[in-house]
Amino acid sequence: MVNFLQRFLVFLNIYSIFADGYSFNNDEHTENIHPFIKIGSKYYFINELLKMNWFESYNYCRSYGGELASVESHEELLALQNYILARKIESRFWFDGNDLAEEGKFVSHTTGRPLIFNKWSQNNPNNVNNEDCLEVNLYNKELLMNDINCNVENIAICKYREPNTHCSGKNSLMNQNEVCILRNLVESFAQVGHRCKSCSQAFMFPTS
Ligand SMILES: [Ca+2]
Ligand SMILES: [Ca+2]
Repeated sequence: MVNFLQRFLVFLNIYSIFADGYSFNNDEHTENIHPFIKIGSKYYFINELLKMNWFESYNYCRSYGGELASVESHEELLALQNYILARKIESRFWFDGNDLAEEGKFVSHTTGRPLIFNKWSQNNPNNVNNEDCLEVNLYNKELLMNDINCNVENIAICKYREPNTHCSGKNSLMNQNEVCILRNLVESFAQVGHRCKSCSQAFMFPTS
């Protein structure tokens, strides 16, 4: 038991070093995320002066600690629509999504999964002349999605990449990332340690 607890203390030290670079506190991450600004409930960065193709836009967003934007609800799309209308930005915008891997099957390039929310413009996606990348555009002041040639130059809408805070212990180990696995392990060990206060003296000052 003493050896086990000594190893746990070493593990905690390693974890504390590791965790310095991976804060789990969402609030800490929203204090200094320049140049992202809050639009609706999420944080975005839209450089109105720069137009790029889809691939350049994807890399551009990542270089700022973000991802090409995606939305999870109509409310999030509306928030972006209202922002673009208020700013009077006359352009098309890149979003995270393409059907490069399988025609007609649009997936997020960030997650590899189908788009969580979509709202296509009329008759789209239509793959005219092999359109494979996802843009959003104002149609009668309504922000809607369209598939278009990936080499067209649009403005990128970047979304702040939020830290993964979904560390439910109910998920299988295979579905958790390294941070969640470490976090759950530490929490489990901490619970054991809490129940074993009576032996804390032993592992803090082990006898030879
Ligand atoms: Ca296509
Ligand atoms: Ca189209």
